[in-house]
Amino acid sequence: MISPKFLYDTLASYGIDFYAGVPDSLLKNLCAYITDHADASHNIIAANEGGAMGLAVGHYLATGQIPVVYMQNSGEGNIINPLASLTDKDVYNIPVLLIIGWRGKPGVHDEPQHVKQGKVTTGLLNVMGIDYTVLSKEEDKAAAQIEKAVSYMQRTKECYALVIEKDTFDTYTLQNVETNDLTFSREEAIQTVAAAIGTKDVIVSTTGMISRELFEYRKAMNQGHERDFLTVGSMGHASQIALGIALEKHDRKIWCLDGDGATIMHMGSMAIVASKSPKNFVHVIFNNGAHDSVGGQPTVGLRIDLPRIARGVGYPHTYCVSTKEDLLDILNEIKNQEGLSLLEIKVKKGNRKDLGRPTTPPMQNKESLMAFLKL
Ligand SMILES: Cc1ncc(C[n+]2csc(CCOP(=O)(O)OP(=O)(O)O)c2C)c(N)n1
Repeated sequence: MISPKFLYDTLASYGIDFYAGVPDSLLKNLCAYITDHADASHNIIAANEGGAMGLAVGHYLATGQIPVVYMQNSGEGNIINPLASLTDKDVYNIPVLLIIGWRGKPGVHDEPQHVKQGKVTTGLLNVMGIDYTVLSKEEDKAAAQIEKAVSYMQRTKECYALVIEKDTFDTYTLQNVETNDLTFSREEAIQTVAAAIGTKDVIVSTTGMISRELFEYRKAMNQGHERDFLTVGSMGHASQIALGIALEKHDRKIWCLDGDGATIMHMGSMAIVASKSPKNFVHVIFNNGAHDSVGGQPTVGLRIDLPRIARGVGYPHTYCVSTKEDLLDILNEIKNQEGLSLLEIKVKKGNRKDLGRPTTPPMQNKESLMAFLKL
């Protein structure tokens, strides 16, 4: 394995010291090291990976220094447009070093949402004309790869990718953990919401632990999973899936269980939800101010006023709670009222260590939900 410090210092020796990205579990130790060592204007956790490309390009324009964009391979889709229309040699020809966590690498077991992306990770780079290497787990070999990557970018001004396999980096534990006095756990908040909804209601839950905790709740209660659509991939799009259902199924409430990171990733979707004014839509955001599912790296979630943003784009009812008692009160109100609502639940970071993963395949989840929606 290589140490995060080694990669960070090696890049610094070439004057590469600007990072933007969206964190990834395979890059958890590297992201933590960057968070602790780069100053706030040299490590920007972006809303989404495409935004990170924009930040990187801005840095290059201002300094002429090669920037880094880090991401999980799920984020490759979000950078295709900037790669094709911004950094490409046929457009502005700007070098960005991409560091891509390779979930779902063929031959390595991973969750269903990572399988396809894992198969096409390097193929997408090929088709976009991005040269890449799979970073070695030995520091001397990795140093040679980085030297080659930097000289390629300096010579051609094109992007280059370091593809990162599982277990490439040594452990590094984030030191600069932001503290707050939130005490309500996300899992208990999810259980409280799931227990309160009507029997015909549907839940669309977001990527990461929110869907895992909902799945575990149904299992523990001996309930089926037919009322829930688990958005296991496609981070940031749960609210639009929920809206698509809500617009057709007026006699049911549709509850979108979102995360702050996912909401922020495609925040414009909130304006689209509000523009359609679905009377049967409840948008619940579990805000822990972090990308908890991939290592707890900070988001701007707890520094922004989500209910105010929702009001600004047209949600008629907005609420914010941080205790179970207040949540139960508000759920009672929302259940008996018509009209689009946004409910922000401020929760603490962290999860149960023995949290499981969905055991039924996505296809089965889809079929049982569609059958339920026909009832
Ligand atoms: C496009 C994309 N980028 C990154 C990821 C990796 N990823 C999975 S869950 C997650 C964090 C989600 O954070 P949030 O929505 O705040 O929920 P929390 O984990 O804090 O409950 C990330 C970054 C992904 N799945 N898709």
